[in-house]
Amino acid sequence: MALAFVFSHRRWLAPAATCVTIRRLPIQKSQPKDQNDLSAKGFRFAIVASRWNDAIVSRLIDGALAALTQREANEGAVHIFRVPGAFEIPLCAQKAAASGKFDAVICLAVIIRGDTPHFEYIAATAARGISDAGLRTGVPLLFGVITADNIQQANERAGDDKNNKGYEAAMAAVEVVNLYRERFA
Ligand code: DLZ
Repeated sequence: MALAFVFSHRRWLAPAATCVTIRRLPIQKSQPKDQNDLSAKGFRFAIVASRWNDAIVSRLIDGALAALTQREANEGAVHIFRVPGAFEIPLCAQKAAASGKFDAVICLAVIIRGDTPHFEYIAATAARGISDAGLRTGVPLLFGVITADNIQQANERAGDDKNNKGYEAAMAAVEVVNLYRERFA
């Protein structure tokens, strides 16, 4: 009986409790609908790339340059810094970001589990270091680091355009620099 009362009591209250006025909030669109509208013109980019697994990393660099060229980055707007391995990327990326000379830093490396006994340490240090450097400097740092089980897997992620982590990271760089200039500058 008591339960029935509570149930019906709540039902009775329900319409009043849910009677709220829903107003349309002004929503500012932060992105153009078509990502192809985004341009790299007027922005400066650093690419920090490791020499370890150079044959594959070179294809990531090519992919990143292809993306920035497609997005019409200005001539001389892209600087490439090479470091020995993925472990050295965070500090170099942080220095590039802190220099004030770049709107984004694209980090590229290949870490292969089979060839790297301390794979986890290098991969985790690179990921955490790159993320921390971005948060410390306020400059977007893009993670174009392949962590693969073997060379074949790494090669598959360094293919043409959309199958290339360097291309992907550079496109993400173009997206975020536009977002930050449009919304936070
Ligand atoms: C030492 C090492 C190994 C074993 N494997 C890789 C790798 O797969 N990818 C990579 O980018 N770097 C590797 N390195 C090098 C380290 O990142 C670092 O350059 C050295 O330990 C010197 O600090």
